[in-house]
Amino acid sequence: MTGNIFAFFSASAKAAGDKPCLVEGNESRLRYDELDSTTARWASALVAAGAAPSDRILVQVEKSVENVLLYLASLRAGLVYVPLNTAYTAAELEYFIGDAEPAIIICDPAKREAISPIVGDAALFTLGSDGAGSLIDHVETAADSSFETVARDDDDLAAICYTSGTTGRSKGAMLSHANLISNALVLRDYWHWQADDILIHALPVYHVHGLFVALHLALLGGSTIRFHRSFDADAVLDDMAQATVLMGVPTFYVRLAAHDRLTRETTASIRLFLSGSAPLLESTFAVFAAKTGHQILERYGMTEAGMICSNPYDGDRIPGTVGFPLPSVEARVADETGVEVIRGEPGVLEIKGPSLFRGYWQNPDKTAEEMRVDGYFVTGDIATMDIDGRVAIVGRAKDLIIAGGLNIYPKEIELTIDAMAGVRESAVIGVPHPDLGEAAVAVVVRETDGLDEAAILDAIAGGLARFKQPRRILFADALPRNAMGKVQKAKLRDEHRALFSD
Ligand code: MLC
Ligand code: AMP
Repeated sequence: MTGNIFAFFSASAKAAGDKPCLVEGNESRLRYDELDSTTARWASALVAAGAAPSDRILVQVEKSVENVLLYLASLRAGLVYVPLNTAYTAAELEYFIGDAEPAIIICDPAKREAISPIVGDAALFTLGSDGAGSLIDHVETAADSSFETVARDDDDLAAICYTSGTTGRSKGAMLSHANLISNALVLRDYWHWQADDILIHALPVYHVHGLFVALHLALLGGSTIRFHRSFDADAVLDDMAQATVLMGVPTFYVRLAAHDRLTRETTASIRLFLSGSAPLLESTFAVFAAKTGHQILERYGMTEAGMICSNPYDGDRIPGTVGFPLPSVEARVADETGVEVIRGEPGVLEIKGPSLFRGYWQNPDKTAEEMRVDGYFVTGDIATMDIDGRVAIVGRAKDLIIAGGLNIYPKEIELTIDAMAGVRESAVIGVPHPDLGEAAVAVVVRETDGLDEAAILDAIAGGLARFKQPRRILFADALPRNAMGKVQKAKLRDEHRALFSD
């Protein structure tokens, strides 16, 4: 039994003493010697609110220090944390609530009215200043400053993270405490995490990059976290002189590389720039290196498996590659039957290891579809592995768009557009975008000429999160199809490749 991941953070906090843990602006919001008592009060408040170990707690709130405390308290109380992107609409939320069946839901005060009718049996709280409706009120009044961290077995879940699928329906990836502990320990060693590291945290805390990779490494290391509620290149540059590590999606680096304040001097105290969640362009790597002297370290991962591959800390960081499988990961590049291809040939990356998830929540069929009989998980990413084991992600077997590090599943958008009167069919594709890496574009075949771009965008605006909404709607007389009748998205992507180029 490896236990509750919070126990690891607690041990590091003891060693860190009165060092600042969370710093926002120039204000220390939490010291390491306060971590135990503060999260104890939050965990007690959750228990007082009716939560019991293994209950799901569904959380859709703007990033804040309180949000981080809530997450840590949830781990400590043995709850299963279900984070959701704040961009999801009430219609999208209803699906997650029905699927996760949470005991507790936490939302922002502004969303309480819209969410109240759809919470079912769950208790609804906010993290705002709305009195009895706020969990903070319970933290301040009812709660105890000591709390026995709930013991967890290897299979006990710490979180369910939703990731969409090719059918258009999101699936909840079940992650155990043991999954999260193993990944954090491996990364700590691989990236040479140091006791005096100071992390700039500007990622959202509703996805695995900001929630697990960034927070866990910092907490495990007893490192100070310079907390940003969102990414702003100026604010991050202002902070660099006081930090040693930055983690980001490629869009962070695109925006920093274009900034005139990015220089050798402004980045002098940083020892490690990490990038992941989407491909880092070789041109971004090169411009960043030329302006700063730093080689961005690119790694590759996914919700179901945590971090999988990483460029080396000491060896060559080669742009266009994601480095080597992490020491705990077994990886192979395979054909469609799961047989390893010749080194250097492209195939689908399959992996196995202690950070691999426990399956999709209440969806054993979907889990089985993506697992080989010998325990390998099929990532859906097309990769090559060279003779030394270095991996490059060269494409995707799954129909997925990644914009600014956020996943967009075309099927979900196509279903929405196809349901509109006047639409015969649609295909949603990802095309290169200078800021986001890729942007979603819909190619629509109309029944009648009346429908225009604005009308379609308006119609989907209320139901789909903003980041999923296509940046452009284009019209065609027909969609290109192959002999089997399958839409040839590659052809459409080629045709519209230059849509957003400068
Ligand atoms: C914001 N918008 C986006 C978007 N982010 N649209 C598409 N894709 C995105 N990623 C919308 C906004 O709603 C807004 O709409 C408009 O685009 C302009 O927003 P912005 O102000 O320019 O965006 P910003 O707030 O600066 O956000 C961009 C960003 C952010 C890249 C900083 O999206 C971000 O932090 N992304 C990180 C996502 C992440 O953590 N991914 C990790 C997943 S885990 P309007 O209405 O103004 O037009 C994973 C596994 C792994 O993948 O390996 O790590
Ligand atoms: P998610 O489901 O949100 O966890 O996204 C995981 C997906 O992001 C992976 O399957 C990859 O397609 C993609 N991804 C993550 N890191 C990288 C990277 N460094 N290069 C290319 N793709 C990446």
